[in-house]
Amino acid sequence: MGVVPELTPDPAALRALGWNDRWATLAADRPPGTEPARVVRHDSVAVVVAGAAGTGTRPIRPALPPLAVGDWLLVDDDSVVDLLPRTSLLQRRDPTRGGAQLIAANVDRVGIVCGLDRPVKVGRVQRFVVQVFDAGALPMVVLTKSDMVDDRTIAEAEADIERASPGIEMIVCSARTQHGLDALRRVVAGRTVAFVGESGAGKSTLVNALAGREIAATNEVRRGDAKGRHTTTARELHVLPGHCCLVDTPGLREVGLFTDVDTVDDVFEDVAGLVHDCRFNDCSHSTEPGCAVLGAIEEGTLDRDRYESWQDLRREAEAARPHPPDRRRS
Ligand SMILES: Nc1nc2c(ncn2[C@@H]2O[C@H](COP(=O)(O)OP(=O)(O)OP(=O)(O)O)[C@@H](O)[C@H]2O)c(=O)[nH]1
Ligand SMILES: [Zn+2]
Repeated sequence: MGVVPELTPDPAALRALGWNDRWATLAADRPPGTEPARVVRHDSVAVVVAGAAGTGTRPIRPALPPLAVGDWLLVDDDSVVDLLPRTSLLQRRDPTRGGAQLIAANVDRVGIVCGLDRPVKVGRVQRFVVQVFDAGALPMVVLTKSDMVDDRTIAEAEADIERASPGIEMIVCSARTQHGLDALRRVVAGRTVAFVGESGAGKSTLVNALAGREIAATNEVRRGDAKGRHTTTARELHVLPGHCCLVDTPGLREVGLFTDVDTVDDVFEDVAGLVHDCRFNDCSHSTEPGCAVLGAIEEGTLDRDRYESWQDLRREAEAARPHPPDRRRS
C-alpha cells in the first residue's frame, strides 16, 4: 500500500510507530502534499516507510543526508521530501571506508545482546556502551539464552560485565523459556529500542519472543563453534503491541568507534576523573611517583583492565576523527 493522502489517516497507527508531541510540532508546518512517515527498513537504494495511511517504498535521494532506520521523514507520493531532526543517532565507524555508518535513529534505548552460550566479550560491550552514549541513548546489556547455562555461568558473566562497565543495567532472559521476558517488556514498552550484538547472539529470536509471533528471520547457530550465520541482512524496525518499536540489526563483526574522546571520558568518568590528581600534569600513568591512576590500581579501587580499555578506546576515538560534536546529529 502506498502512503496515499486520499485514505483517512489513522492517528493510532502513527502513535504505534512512536509518534508523539515532539514530532507533531516539528511536522506542523510541513509542505502541502507531504505526510510524516517513519523509516522501517533501509536497503542501500530505497527506504520502506510507514505512516498513518500504510507503508510504501521511496527511493533514496542523494540531496538528502544519509537516512537510517527509525528516522522520521516528510514524504509525498513518490519521494522523500525532508528529514525531521533526530533525538538520537546510533552509528559506528564504517569498517571499509572509514567515516560513519548509520545504524539506527531516534532510539531511546539500545540493548547490547549477548548469548550466554558463548563467552561474554566485555570489551565489545564497553565499545557499544561508548557508542550508545555518543548516540544520545541509554545502553543496557541483555544476557539471553539463560536456558542453555547454569546459574554459576550467569553469575560469572554478570560479574565480568559489572567489573568492565560498572552500573550498567543488565537483564537475564531466555527466549525459549520466556524467563526474564516480562522484565524486558517493561523496559521496552512505549520506547524505540535497538538490539545490537554479534551474529547468532539471539537478537531476532528475542524480537519474535517479545512480539509473540515470527516477525524477524532467525537461524540455527553453526554446531561446534556457537557462531551465527548472519541471518538478518537489513536493519528493520518492528512495531510491537504496547507502543514499542524494536530495531533488529544484522550481527556486527566489528564495532569500530565513531565518537570523540570526550564521550569516552564521560563513559569512563571513574578513570578519567582520577588523572587530575596525578602529581605531574603530563603523567603517563606508567611509572611516575604520585600517579593517582597507579595509586588507585594498587589500592584496588580501579580495575587495571578498565583503565587499559579507557586508554585503548581514547586512542581509537582520536584516530576516528569524527565531526565536531555540534555537527554529529543533523
Ligand atoms: N536455547 C536457546 N536458543 C536460542 C535463544 N535465543 C536464540 N536462540 C538460538 O540462537 C540462534 C541464533 O539466534 P538469532 O535470533 O537468529 O540470532 P541473531 O542475533 O538475530 O543473529 P543474526 O541475525 O545473524 O545477527 C538460533 O538457533 C536460535 O534458535 C534462547 O533464548 N534459548
Ligand atoms: Zn598518573
